[in-house]
Amino acid sequence: MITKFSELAKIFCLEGTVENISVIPNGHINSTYDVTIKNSEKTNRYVFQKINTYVFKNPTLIMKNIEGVTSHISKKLESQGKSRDFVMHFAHTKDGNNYYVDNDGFWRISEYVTDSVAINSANNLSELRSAGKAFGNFQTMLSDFDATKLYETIPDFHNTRNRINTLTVHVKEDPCKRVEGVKEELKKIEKFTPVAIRLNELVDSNELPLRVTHNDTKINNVLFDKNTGDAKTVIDLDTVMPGLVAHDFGDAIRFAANTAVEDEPDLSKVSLDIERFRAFSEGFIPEVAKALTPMEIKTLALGAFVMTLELVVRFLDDYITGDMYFKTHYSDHNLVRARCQLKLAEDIYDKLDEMNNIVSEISGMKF
Ligand code: GN1
Ligand code: MG
Repeated sequence: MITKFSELAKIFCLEGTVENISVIPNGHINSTYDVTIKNSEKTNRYVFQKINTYVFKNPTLIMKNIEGVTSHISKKLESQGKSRDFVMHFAHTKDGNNYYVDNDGFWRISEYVTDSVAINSANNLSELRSAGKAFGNFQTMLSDFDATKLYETIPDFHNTRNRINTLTVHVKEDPCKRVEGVKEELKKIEKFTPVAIRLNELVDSNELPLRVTHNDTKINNVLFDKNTGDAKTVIDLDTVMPGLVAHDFGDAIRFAANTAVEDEPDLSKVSLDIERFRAFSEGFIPEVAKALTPMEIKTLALGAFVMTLELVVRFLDDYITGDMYFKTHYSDHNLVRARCQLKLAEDIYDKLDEMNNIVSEISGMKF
């Protein structure tokens, strides 16, 4: 691996010797490495990433999106006199590309954000507030970015209705003969479908606007300052595309306000922690509220339910079709994930009134 990574370092014009490589295990899609390169002046750390081209069919266009989005944010940070660490920086080849393709795959390298740490679960409520603020701020920074300049990296990514329709087709085909074992789950998905497609309907009737959103707001996609514990940089920009504010808010809640991990097999441990919900909301909502329509605010909590159910559908679909999309670590991993997310979706559904009251309180909007 040292030889391979030394070659890549050279191609990306990084001077020095590759000293250390370790795998960063976060993320279900791409392969990520923490790499140290030493030259006569100093030691630098980088993140080397191999893009999953089964999931991302046109990675060159993803890198074009990323170039546009990061330079838009960089300019803003510069004019506001803020640290360049608040946005990701990618290395370029001598031809000026922020990627390189070889027989092995599609590669990119970003600078390792100094003194940063990624967390899979918040250690306290203040980290959640801070993550909420960071994702909210990310959206605000991009509010004047021309969405027509963005390539749709995965078409219909958060089109929940489409996801359910695809699952229905695959259930009929049952290519791996796994449907018999998931009848209960399918029944529940069917029962929840009218609520799960509510955001689709509001988009169709032009009651919800599309904005430039992150679309993958897991708390491990924010880097925190190791020393202060404040959120620093939003990472994983592969799915920055037009989307709904409720998607970003909802997906963050799904992951960070769960009392258990995303793939917890013991369902008695899985629920929505209302205090964590409140803390994330306190960070996110004030950051974005001014720009939002009343309907966008009204549908934030619903977004948490929709995003959780959508992921049930996605994990179950991958299970039924033979685990091609998400990396799995054991044979029925996707099924365990789907069941965990389904338990969480049921709990969120039961708590929607309480969640809406909190959103109303924080936003100052009555509904
Ligand atoms: C994937 O790449 P990662 O692990 O941050 C997925 C998200 C899911 C998430 C579930 C491109 O995100 O949509 O919500 O797993 N990303 C893609 O953990 O499909
Ligand atoms: Mg991702």
